[in-house]
Amino acid sequence: MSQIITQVAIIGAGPAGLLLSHLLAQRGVESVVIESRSRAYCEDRVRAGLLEQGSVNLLERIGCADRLHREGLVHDGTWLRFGGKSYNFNFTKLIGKHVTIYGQQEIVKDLIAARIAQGLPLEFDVSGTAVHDIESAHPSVTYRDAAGAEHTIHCTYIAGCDGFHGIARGAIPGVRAIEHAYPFAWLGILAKAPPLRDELVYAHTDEGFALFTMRSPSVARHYLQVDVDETIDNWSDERIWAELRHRLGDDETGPPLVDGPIMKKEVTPMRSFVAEPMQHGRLFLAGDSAHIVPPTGAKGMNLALGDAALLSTGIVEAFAGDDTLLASYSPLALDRVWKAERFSYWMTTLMHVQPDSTPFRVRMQLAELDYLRSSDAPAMAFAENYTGLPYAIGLDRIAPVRVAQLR
Ligand code: FAS
Ligand code: PHB
Repeated sequence: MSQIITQVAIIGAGPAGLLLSHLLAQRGVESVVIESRSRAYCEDRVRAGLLEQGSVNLLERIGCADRLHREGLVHDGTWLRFGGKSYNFNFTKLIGKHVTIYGQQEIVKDLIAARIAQGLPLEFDVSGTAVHDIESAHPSVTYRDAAGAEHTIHCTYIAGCDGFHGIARGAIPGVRAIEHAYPFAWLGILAKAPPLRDELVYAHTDEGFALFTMRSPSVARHYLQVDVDETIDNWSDERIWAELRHRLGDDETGPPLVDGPIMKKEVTPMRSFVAEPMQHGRLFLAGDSAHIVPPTGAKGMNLALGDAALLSTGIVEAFAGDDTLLASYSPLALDRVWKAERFSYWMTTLMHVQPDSTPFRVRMQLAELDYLRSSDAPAMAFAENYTGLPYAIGLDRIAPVRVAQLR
C-alpha cells in the first residue's frame, strides 16, 4: 500500500473535479485526482452542451478557454415553439447576456490535457475507492490503481466530485435526499446534420417536448420526450427523424428539418434530486454527487462548475487561515442549487406533456408560454435564469488573475 500525501483528494474527473483541481493549482494548493473510468471513456461521453457566461469566465480564468472561443458557438438567445409557431427570445437584448454552445466532452478534454500538461496527478481506471476519517483533521482516501496496487491518499480535505452514482454522498451520515421523478424521459441523438436554426429550439407539442441543439455547424443534437420506460430499440432512425420533423420542423416561418446519419442515440431518465448537506467534516460534495436537474434548463454541468468555484475558494482561504467561507459551503451552494432546481422544474413542467395531462393543464402551459412571449417581465426572468444566476462570491475572489494560456 503506497502512501500519497497531498492537500486535497478529488474523487472524479468530470467537470466539477477537473475544474476544482485547476482552480486549486492556480492558487498554489496541491491535489490528487482519481477517476474510475479510462481517459478515453471520459473524453468520449456525450452529455451537456450549453455553457452559462459564468462558466465560460471560470474556464477563461484558468487559461482553458482558447479552443472554446475558437470552436464554441455564442448564442444571443433561443427559440420557443408552441401552437405550431416559433418565437425568438433575445437574452442579449433583454438582459445583456448570452450563452455558449460547447460540448461537455470538449471541456473535459481541455481540462484533462491541461492537467497532464502541468504534470499534476490525475489517475484513471481506479477501483475500490473509499473515504476514511472524514470527521478528523486527517482524512484519507484509499483506492486500487489499474494494476490492482493499493494506495492511500492522506489529505486535509476530500472533494466528492464522483457524480450521482459515486461513493462520496453515501459517506455522509444521515444525508437527506430530496427528489422528484418525472413521468417521461428524453431520447437524445447526435447526428451529422445541419442545424435547424441558428439557435436552440425548445418545442411544446401535443405529442410531447422536443429540443433542437447542436455541437457544431455540422453536428446536431436532438431530444424527444418519450415514455419513462421507453427503450431505444423501439426507435428506428426513420421513426426518430419523422417524429422530430413533426414536432420541430416544417412551419411556415422556419427552415425544414434536414436529417443525417445518427452517430449516437440513448434514452435518459429525468429527475430532480438534491442531497443535504453538501459537506460533512472534511468531505465536500460538488456537482452531480449532490444534485441532479432535468436537462431542460441546461443547468447540470453549469451547477457542477459553480460548486467547484465556490469550494475551491473556500479551501484556498481555509489554508490561508480563514475557514469562514468553507464552513458555510453547503448552505451557500444549496442556495444556488435550489434556484436552478426551481428553474429546471419550471421549464420542464412548462414544456413537457404530462401523461395524465388534461385540456385545462395544456391551456395553462400555452397561456404561460404566450405570456412569456408577449411581456418583457417574464421574458427577463427566463433570460436571467437561463443565462445563469450569480455565484455567491465574485469571479475575482474565485480566480483572482487571468493566467497565461497553459497549453
Ligand atoms: P460527472 O458525472 O460528469 O463526473 C463524475 C466522475 O466521477 C465520472 O467521470 C465518474 O466516472 C467518476 N466516478 C464515479 N464514481 C467514482 C469512484 N468511486 N471513484 C473514482 N471516480 C468515480 N446536462 C445538461 O445540461 N445537458 C444535457 O444534455 C445533459 N445530458 C446528460 C446526459 C446524461 C446521460 C447524464 C448522466 C447527465 C447529463 N447532463 C446534462 C448533466 C451533466 O452534464 C452533469 O450535470 C455533469 O456531468 C456533472 O458533472 P460532475 O458533477 O463533474 O459529474
Ligand atoms: C445540449 O446541447 O445538450 C443541451 C442544451 C440545452 C438543454 C439541454 C441540452 O436545455
